[in-house]
Amino acid sequence: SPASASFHTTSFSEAEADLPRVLITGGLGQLGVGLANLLRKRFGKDNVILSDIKKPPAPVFHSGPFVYADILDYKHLREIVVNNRITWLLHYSALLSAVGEANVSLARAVNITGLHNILDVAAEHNLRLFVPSTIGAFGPTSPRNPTPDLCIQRPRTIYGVSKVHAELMGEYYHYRYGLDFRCLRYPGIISADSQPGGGTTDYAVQIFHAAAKNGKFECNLEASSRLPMMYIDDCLRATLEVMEAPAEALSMRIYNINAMSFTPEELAQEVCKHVPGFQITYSVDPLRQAIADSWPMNLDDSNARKDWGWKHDFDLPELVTLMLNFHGSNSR
Ligand code: AKB
Repeated sequence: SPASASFHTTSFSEAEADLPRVLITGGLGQLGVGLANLLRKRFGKDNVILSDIKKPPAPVFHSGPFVYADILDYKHLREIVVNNRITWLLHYSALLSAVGEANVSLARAVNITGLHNILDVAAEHNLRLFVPSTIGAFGPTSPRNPTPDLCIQRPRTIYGVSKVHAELMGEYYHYRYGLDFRCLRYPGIISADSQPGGGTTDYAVQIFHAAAKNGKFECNLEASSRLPMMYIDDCLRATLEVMEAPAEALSMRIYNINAMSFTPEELAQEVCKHVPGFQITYSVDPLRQAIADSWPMNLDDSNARKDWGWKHDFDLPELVTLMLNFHGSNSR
């Protein structure tokens, strides 16, 4: 009624107060810009701040708030959180599996020391914290097909060790300090307009570019290496969904999410349906191959499906069609 409406002159700020104020670290990697776009659609452009230690490309800089944030500088991190009234922190700074093996001390600093700063700033300011984990958090002694949420985790990479550490520390801070920590174990993520930086699953992104450009691809994993993979849109939607899930729905803090699983050979066969004469050859990188051999072939994500309704949209045929359409239309 008009009378009650007049008492509600604060409706704008009430609605504003309900929206999360989001900070994304490591925002210029494979996933940050897409994640910011998705969250900005949902919460408004100015409520989502992208950050990194690199200079953003112009389109990223002009698409919404961007700040410099070095996760190894605790005071500066705290300043950003305080000055921007941050309530959600999504932490994407990390060195990936292959590049981490090439620089273990940097990977240890960023992936472990950096994470400690993130946990502390989140606990101190009562933030909801998301940290992505990965299939890389499993190792050769984990069951590989399928890999359940709870099983032995003895990874053999610094990346994997740092991710198990992040899982355990986040869970510990949850039980010890009530931190609202949420975590998903991502498969290899396949994206069209952003590049992965130094992982083991990178071939599954590069193959599309090469197929569209040259009709052939040299793969650095063996033809039969089966790994779990996911299209980026599914990955980002899963992240938003688990962040929005009511606390009561979450029976645990760390969930596997799964979509598809394929080998380079199977992926190449699917690509062939669109690019006649496409050829794949193999020049195996022993480091990446050893890592792939120790990782899951398939994740068991039944807990995510049961607890908060996770469901993937994209399987191999749709993925290949989308990726080749993107590269085809971009190279024309
Ligand atoms: C990597 O290959 O290192 C990443 C991952 C699966 O975590 N893409």
